Amino acid sequence: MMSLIEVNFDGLVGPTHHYGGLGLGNLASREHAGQTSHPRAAALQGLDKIERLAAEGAPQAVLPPHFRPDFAWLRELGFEGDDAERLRQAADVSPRLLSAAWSASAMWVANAATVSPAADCSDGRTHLTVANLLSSPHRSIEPAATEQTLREIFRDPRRFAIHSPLPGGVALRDEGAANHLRFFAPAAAVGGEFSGPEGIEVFVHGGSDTVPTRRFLPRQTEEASLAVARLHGLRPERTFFLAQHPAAIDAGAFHNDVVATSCGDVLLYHQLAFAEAEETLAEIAAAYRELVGVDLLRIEISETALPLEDAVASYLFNSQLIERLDGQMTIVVPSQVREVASANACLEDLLAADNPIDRAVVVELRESMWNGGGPACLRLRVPLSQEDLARVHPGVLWSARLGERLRECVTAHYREQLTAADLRDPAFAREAHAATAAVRKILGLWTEAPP
Ligand code: SUG
Repeated sequence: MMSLIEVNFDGLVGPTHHYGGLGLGNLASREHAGQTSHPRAAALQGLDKIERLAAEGAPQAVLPPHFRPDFAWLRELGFEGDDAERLRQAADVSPRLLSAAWSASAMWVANAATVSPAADCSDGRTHLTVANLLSSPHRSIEPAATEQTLREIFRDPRRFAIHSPLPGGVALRDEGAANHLRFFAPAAAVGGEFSGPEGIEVFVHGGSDTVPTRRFLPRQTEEASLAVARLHGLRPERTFFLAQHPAAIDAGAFHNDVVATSCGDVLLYHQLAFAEAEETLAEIAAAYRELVGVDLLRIEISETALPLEDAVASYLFNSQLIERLDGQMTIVVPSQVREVASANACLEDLLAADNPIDRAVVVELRESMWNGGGPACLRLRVPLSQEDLARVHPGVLWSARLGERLRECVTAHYREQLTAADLRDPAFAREAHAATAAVRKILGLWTEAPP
């Protein structure tokens, strides 16, 4: 039996990347509010990351930035007149809404959708549910364009099912794959007695009212996770639900991917990632053993070894684990891991211990990290069969040539620096729209901003 090809779709940073201080429960975003940003460097850092992963053998693809500022959204909020007038009014009345309209937050595509591969879904199609991102105004603008883009990329309805963002308002707030884990047979085990391309899916939500957070509103609800699992037609015996630990959310882990990650048979997580989880984790391990025929490798990092505060400061768990052709794994970590002593020690221990993770690649993503977006936030994993990969819109699939063209485009069209004052400038708005259109053209995607 064939294993699936896990394609990393990376969000390309948009030309309006700035520090608005808008991220709910996101300490880095709050800390860097109002600082000068560097959109060109930010996008190039993202492209460097893609290149490093591609060099490790990870199949890559690119998701485009959205058109910003979103003038239609400003109009819906009562800011009228021509573009310049709308920017001026919003700047005078609510700099936060103005910043939201300009936000490049669509780069963090781990929040674009939740993905279940065809092998897990009852109708044999790959299912993607667009996240509604209802927790914050700047992110709630994203779903419409995300849905349109995903429909362009995964066009064949016989192979791909794209679900619109969940209805239901705040009670069904959903932030996509950042709160979703999947365990599957490592490539070396595929073809063995048990294992095929099926996996175990785990949805992580913001908990129930019995263990409330004190500081920050959880961004993912249990009702939303249940709805996504239902829509995807997942098998109940291979689908599990865990609650985030309220202490983790309050410490700044606004998504589960700030305190846990997974790949194949490995679950790497912080001791305080999940609440009251022991029983469910044991059930997950048993289901995995039954499906794959080998044991799930649970690697728990204790609060003593890595206090939550350091996990959030370093983003160690926001790493990307990738399986190499030799069956071992590479962990792709942000450079901040090297700067936080406890996190660096944990990484060294992890590499030395008896597990498949034996190589670390350090990436520099400072611009995105200052807004709370690490390596894993910038990518959406889409496991595909070879056949289905051949049906994906080819314009977004990574190649050295595509990398070169995107680099040239970013260097030509993106500004080096941006401050809050630039968000009042209608000429910059036109420039940013043109830059986004240029990127989308290279990817062979729709190039018109919605009216
Ligand atoms: O939603 N930051 C994003 C970061 C998302 C990270 N994604 C994952 N963990 N998967 C957020 O908080 C900050 C924007 C600003 O402040 O300008 C922001 O939206």
